[in-house]
Amino acid sequence: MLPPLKADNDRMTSPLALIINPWIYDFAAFDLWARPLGALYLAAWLRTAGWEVRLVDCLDRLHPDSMAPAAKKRWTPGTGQWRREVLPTPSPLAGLPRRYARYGLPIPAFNRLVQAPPAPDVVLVTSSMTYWYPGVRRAVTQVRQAWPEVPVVLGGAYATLCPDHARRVSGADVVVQGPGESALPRVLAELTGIDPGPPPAWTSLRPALDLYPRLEFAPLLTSRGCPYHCPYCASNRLYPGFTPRDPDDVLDEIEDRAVRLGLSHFTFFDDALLVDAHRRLVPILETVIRRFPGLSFHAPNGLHLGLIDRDMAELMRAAGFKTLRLGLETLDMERQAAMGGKVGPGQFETALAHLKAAGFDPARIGVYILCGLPGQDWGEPLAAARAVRALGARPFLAEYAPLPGTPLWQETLRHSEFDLAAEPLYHNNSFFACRGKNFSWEKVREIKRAALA
Ligand code: B12
Repeated sequence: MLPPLKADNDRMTSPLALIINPWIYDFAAFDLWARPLGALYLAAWLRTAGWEVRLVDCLDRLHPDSMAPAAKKRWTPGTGQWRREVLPTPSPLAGLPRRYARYGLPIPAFNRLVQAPPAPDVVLVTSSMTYWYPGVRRAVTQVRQAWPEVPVVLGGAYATLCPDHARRVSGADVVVQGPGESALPRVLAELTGIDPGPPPAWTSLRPALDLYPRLEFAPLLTSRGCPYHCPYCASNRLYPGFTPRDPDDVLDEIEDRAVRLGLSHFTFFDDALLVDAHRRLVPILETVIRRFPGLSFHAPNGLHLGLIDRDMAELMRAAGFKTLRLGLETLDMERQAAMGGKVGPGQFETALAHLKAAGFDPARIGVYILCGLPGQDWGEPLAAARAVRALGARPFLAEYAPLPGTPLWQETLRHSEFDLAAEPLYHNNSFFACRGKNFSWEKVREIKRAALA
């Protein structure tokens, strides 16, 4: 298909989309392979439709203006500290004994990048955590100053999960819910008069990583969505269903990233990487071992540990998995059942034993423990953290971040004394909106100490 051209001062040019990944506004943030993967897929699609795309990623830690002051520690490639600017804590979150900050690119550097000519035809702003919306709002404000006439479209997790709030507060002209591929053809045609046409299947696209001047790793999706329905998770609302990719397609992408871009670190963003492994991950890893030795793989999202048997542990080890995070959630069997019952009695110990036997250092295996759920006693995550520690693995607290529309949402509203429906800042995982009677910040510190002990 011929690219759509527009007349611009008598010159025929491709339409231009400026894509923006806003800052994080939070009490803490550490870059764990952060990439606006959804936006990079949309960029790849628009390019196939003849659009030009520019990216301003406030969280590109490797951008020269974004570098944090030299850190002493050497982090794993793709991870590290962002530059931060401490800000007043927003009043709903007042009293939390931590500093609130904006993480990422300094504002003047952002403005320079956004203002660079030529004028875009549309600005596409992505969003992730609902409670980072102050970053979205600030980005839209800055864009408006630079390009007052250019329409701004907002999508991503915040836009999908809190659409009314986003329409009221973000300043964007249009707020799109769900996968951008569905609504964008119509929205772009209406706003710019240029219709990109129907998108190709996302499974065949490569996220537009070349929009970054420097790269340390490649994010990778072998599937989208999740077949589980864990009550605290919004995956089913963000992407209904479960769509696996053809393993050969994933392998082509790995080859492209390794050979053409020279990358050796790969990070899985899947919700359910190990599901249906015999048809998906197993053939991928078997081929990686044969054809691409020496690569490193990271799995920072909680893996379903009930799906790690001896063969899987050995395969992951041989293929080069370096970062492993397991989703334990809780050792309390009643709550385990309420959270979807993914981990049966003894399964955690068995999975850990398989991983140790395969040669993984248990101290480098992270184990997520849910903390701050409605009605949860604080002794429960504390006990789990101690048990994980006793087995030599490393507990990580997954502080509950309440999400509108999830099965746990109504119960959360009943338990919380804060107006979570009106104010997404209360979704912040450091805030513990369902604190309950015996909550104290000291309790949180005690659990964290137990996790680190
Ligand atoms: C990968 C991932 C991570 C990774 C890295 C994420 C990153 N990008 O940096 C890691 C493991 C670090 C992580 C950590 C956490 N995460 Co997380 N994570 C995810 C996950 C599984 C996938 C995100 C993703 O890349 N999806 C794939 C892409 C293709 O989809 P997408 O980005 O949504 O894009 C599509 C649409 O949204 C839309 N779109 C996107 N942008 C735009 C723009 C426009 C203009 C338009 C029109 C459309 C559009 O179109 C895209 C293509 O279809 C999501 C769950 C999910 N399934 O989305 C949770 C999720 C985002 N995480 C969540 C949480 C809670 C966390 C933690 C707080 C967990 C904890 N308690 O510690 C931490 C905090 C991280 C931090 N402080 O940095 C929550 C969100 C919470 C919230 N209140 O918003 C989610 C939704 C999971 C859940 N519990 O339901 N996470």
